[in-house]
Amino acid sequence: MKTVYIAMSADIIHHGHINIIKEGRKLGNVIVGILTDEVIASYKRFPLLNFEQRKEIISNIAGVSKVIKQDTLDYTPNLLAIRPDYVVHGDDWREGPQKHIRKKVIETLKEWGGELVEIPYTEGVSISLLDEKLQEIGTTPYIRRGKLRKLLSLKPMVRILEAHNGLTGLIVEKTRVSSGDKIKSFDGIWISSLCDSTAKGKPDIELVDLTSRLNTVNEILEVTTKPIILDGDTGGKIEHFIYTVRSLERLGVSAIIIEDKVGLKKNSLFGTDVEQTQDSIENFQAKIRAGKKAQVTDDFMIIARIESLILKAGLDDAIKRAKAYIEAGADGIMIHSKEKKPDEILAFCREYNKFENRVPLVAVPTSYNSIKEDELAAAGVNMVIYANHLIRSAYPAMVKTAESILLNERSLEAEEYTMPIKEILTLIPGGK
Ligand code: SPV
Ligand code: MG
Repeated sequence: MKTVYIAMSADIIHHGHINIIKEGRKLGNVIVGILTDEVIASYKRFPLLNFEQRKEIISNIAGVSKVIKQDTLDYTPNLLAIRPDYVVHGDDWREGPQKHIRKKVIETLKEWGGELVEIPYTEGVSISLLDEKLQEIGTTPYIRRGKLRKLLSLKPMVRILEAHNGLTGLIVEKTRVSSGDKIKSFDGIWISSLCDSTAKGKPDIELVDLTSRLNTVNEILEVTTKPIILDGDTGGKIEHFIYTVRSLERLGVSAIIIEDKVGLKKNSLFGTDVEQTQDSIENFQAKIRAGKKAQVTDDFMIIARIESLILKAGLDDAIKRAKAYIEAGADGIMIHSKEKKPDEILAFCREYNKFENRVPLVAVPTSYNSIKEDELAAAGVNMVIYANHLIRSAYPAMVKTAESILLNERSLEAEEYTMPIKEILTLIPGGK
């Protein structure tokens, strides 16, 4: 009996999958390699069903002899282990991001005279279309809230971008690019105090109150499904912070990041140019403890942000605080820096990685922006936040347009900076 290998994520099963298995069965004993949760999360989103659930489903499909784990996108390790006579796949992977994987499959099979059999793609089903439909239906607070912890457990690096209204929320939700054999997208949304305040024409000094911040959160919740992290500034008074935690949790926000400063908060990127005071370790620990005690689910995360490097208090102080905040129950640590080079962040990482009770580490590489995600991940960073880039890119374009209209006393010249009317009308579906 010949051996047939078929790999799939098997998250959303449809008749196309059944067809592939049926065709495989005609050739021999079918072994299905199911992609692990980590692999699926690395190239699209994390699966709706976990590995064990997906394995259970596929094991019970007629024609499947055996189900194994495939823990890389690349088929090679499993192919070398099984040495199948055939690999069966739909013919839709000849073009697009999977074509490199296909090429490697053909080359590997050659070693023992194995063959790739391609089945005409089943028309009328598209996982990406089904995915989009699922997104349109939206999500529940319960499902969304838990997504961040899941992502952190599955991905070596979680990638977050700021949004400050529904439209920018949609950009974070939907933007995708193909690169090599991967489809890249953002994992979640950062609701920055700087961008939320700036969008309202206000300074970033905790002036925009919680009710207004929650309106922004709601606007973004309405049109997205990805996990949300709120920039909670200092978290305010402990007595107020516990209400903030509960409100966010109820809405389905996944995490709040609070910074260890007191008094009139100014943006960290001013550094020591403005007067800013760091909180005492004891008081900030008390805030973290109160927040953790107030939350009602296990999913919500309180991430403690350390301002020692920003305020030139030194690496030792930053490390001491990281230990103290973890001990108080922080679910993550954010270390911030406004240096042009990542050296002090990397030095912090080296010390931080020695902790036995390490929690996920967050970095915001706004000023030290030459470092790549891979390098941060190798240093031990688990989450990267691009904290202000959508508003910073939109503002100059808007000012240019306004100036052009003033100079020319008409809008014709400004068309160069704008998208066509036809496109804006249909940008958000459902308007026609
Ligand atoms: C924000 O985005 O509001 C932040 C990050 O707090 S930073 O502006 O770098 O302080
Ligand atoms: Mg902020």
